[in-house]
Amino acid sequence: MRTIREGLVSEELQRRFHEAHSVLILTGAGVSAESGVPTFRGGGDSTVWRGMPFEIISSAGMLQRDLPAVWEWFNYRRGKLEALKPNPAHEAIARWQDVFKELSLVTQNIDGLHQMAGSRNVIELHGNVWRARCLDCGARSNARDLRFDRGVPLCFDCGGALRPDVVLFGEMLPTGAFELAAVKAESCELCLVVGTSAVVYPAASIPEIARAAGAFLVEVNPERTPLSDLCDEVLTGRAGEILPLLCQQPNREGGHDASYASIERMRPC
Ligand code: BV8
Ligand code: ZN
Repeated sequence: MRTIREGLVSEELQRRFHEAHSVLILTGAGVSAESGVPTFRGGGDSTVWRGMPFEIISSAGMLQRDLPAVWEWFNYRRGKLEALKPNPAHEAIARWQDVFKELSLVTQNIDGLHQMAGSRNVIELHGNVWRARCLDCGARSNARDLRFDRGVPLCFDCGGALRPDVVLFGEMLPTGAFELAAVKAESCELCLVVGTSAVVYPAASIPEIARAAGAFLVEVNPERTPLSDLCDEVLTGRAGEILPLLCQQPNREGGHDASYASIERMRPC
């Protein structure tokens, strides 16, 4: 394994980036970190809210036991998100949809920042915090319009209780979302995995599918993950600093302007 410092984006990655027709990007909480969205894991810590690990408060069991508590947790998170804006990583990804013949953007994030940056047809594996869904009739509502009654908002159509339209631990993903992402993974030439700890399944299997089908696999993350060893290249650093470099031509010295980033070449070119 060779580590290239000085923020170089390897020639091979530049070439693959410029020649690729079909690209898949899987994003996680880290892509929104530079917008101010807290990640769930990373730096050895995991999010806790009112003494509860988030895998408990964001779980199917908690929804059944205490729906008002789940709403409090999601109201709190929407409150934090309200003022936040996309960062250069979201913006670079949004620009790329007009660069590649086919760009599939698959996200585990529920914050809607990719769409705010201009990305279209985002495959949301874990739903969206800005939507609510009726437990009785399934109707969806804009979470900005909700009216709460004893801690739970009610459906405008049938009066039933609403829940956040997100996928909690122990719940199935939205029909077709994972299947579509898997089909795109099987046919992409380049797969970028950005800002995810790659521990939540089935989302974490998307890059595995892409790599098994022959895609060039690249991870962008300040930390190593369980996926790192499978990758062709690991770009160690922040998404908002690294992604904008990928579509730049190298400077005269052959490098880019990011001294923080490094690339580990996992597989000989
Ligand atoms: C399911 C929405 C079938 C809600 C989320 C073993 C035991 C028990 C359970 C399981 C098991 N194996 C698999 C499971 C199932 C479980 C699972 O995977 N558990 C894991 C944790 C063990 N999965 C499920 O339950 C899924 N459903 O399997 O259905 C089923 C159903 C019923 C019965 C049988 C089968 C549903 C999972 C969906 C969970 N929902 N979100 C909410 O937000 O409240 S999960 C949550 O994790 C996040 O929302 C996100 O979507 C997901 C992944 O997190 P990441 O995005 O990766 O973020 P993380 O904080 O972890 O990492 C951030 C990374 O960014 C770090 O690596 C950091 O270094 C990096 N970073 C930081 N700054 C930057 C950066 N990178 C770049 N730039 C920066 N600046
Ligand atoms: Zn309803």
